[in-house]
Amino acid sequence: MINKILVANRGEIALRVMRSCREMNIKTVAVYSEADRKSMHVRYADEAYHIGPAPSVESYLRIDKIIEAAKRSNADAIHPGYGFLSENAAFADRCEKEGFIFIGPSSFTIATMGDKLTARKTMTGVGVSVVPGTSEELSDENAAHEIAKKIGLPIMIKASAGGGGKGMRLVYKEDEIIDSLRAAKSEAKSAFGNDAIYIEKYIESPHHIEFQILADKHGNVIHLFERECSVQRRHQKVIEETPSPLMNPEIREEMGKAAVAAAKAVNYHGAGTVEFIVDEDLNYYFLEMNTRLQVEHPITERVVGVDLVKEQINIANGQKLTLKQNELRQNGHAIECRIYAEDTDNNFMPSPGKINHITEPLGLGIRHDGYVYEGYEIPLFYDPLISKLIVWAKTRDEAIQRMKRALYAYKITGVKTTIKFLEKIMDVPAFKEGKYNTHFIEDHKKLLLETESYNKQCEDVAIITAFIDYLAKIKSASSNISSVTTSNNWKVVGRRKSITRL
Ligand code: MV4
Repeated sequence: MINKILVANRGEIALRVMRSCREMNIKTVAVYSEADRKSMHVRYADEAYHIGPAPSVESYLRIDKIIEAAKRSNADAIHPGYGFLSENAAFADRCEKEGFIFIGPSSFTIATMGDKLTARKTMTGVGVSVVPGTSEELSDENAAHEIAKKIGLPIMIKASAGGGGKGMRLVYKEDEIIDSLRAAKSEAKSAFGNDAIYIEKYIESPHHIEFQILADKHGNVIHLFERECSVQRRHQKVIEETPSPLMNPEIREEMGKAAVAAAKAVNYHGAGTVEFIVDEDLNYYFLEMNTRLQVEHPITERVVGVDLVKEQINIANGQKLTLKQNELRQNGHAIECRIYAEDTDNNFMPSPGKINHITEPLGLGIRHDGYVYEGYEIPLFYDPLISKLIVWAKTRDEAIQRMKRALYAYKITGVKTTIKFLEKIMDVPAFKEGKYNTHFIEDHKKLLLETESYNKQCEDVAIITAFIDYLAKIKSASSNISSVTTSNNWKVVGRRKSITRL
């Protein structure tokens, strides 16, 4: 029985996991680096252990330190969250060897899916379609030419140890194959210590659609439908939604079955995600499997009505799934916006610093998964994600309106954030119509990144007007006190469109 869980993570996901633990009467243990002494996950947990200096290689990535904290706290299980050690097969192995339940799949499963070539071969073996390309590690440069001839250009050269866009190369011309191959190989060697390479046909304007799965330790596997994750920037997801505007019931059922088959092929247990790329004609191909809880899991939780962390814990405990595939439904529509401490006017550079003020959106249909508070300083050592804003509504249109309302109400000062950028996306016709693919942000970057001329002007005019009004009040105050208290017309004046024509 799991009575105490150590959460080997920080930030919003550490809190997210601990919230479910509290609902299950499970004690929580936090670990923290020097930079996280004042972090919310440390305050929320029942106990907390310092595990090293700020850099993650000296703290959150130190297997020995985390195991030591688990021993000292007498934890029964370890939840890795996402990122850090969550997809590290050696960590999963070590946890189990030291007698702690790893809340995630086996190290074998993690290793199989972590090696993209092995994953590809395994999927082909169980009839899940992969992108046309090589089935084995690329043996030599001639083989590359042969495969390119067979599947046609453009091609993608990928590192077997890569994933998530790391170590990928797009090749359009035949005379670029050799150079790209050599570059990809040496890059893979230095980045992952493994230079195994494979080739896939390049899918030109794909959607990124992933399926959430749950599998228990008794061989039962279900899927919880899809998430559309095509709104991304440099392989960093920005907005996710479910259901996907691209899908229809037939393709959903087919891909759901493929996702379940993928999980069964690697003896999966726990929560996982099967990633597909889908082309304009709804051809879908397995891309990779993420063997962890994902950042965007809340949209699935909201639409399907399942607490994925609770399910993870119950599965780790050896319980059978009580959810039945034919009883699961997608109810309404959910959208998630990721709020980052980044400067959108400066190439999305991280903008760490102190939160001076935060007003979080509230009200019907809103979930806010964050961890910062007023006075908290966002460290520069980790991912600059501040929070995730999740909205739910009966329809997609209503969900978009609700997201706009929530983003409008969301105020953060002290650090630069992506809130305004997300607000603009909500107004892009292609987004509103649900007609977008992975090129969406690139295709609309002029519109999305233009300096806020109109809004800025309005704001400036409002400030100037307020000041003039204030001066006028002071002047008249000596002769007529009542005008001081009644006149605050600047707010209205400053917001009138006509004022910008002055
Ligand atoms: C591709 C592809 C097109 N064709 N593979 C990017 C992340 C990694 N998971 C694989 N990725 C891609 N693989 C083939 N054969 C296009 C991408 C891709 C992409 C995929 C999902 C979400 C966003 C993306 C952005 C650019 C490229």
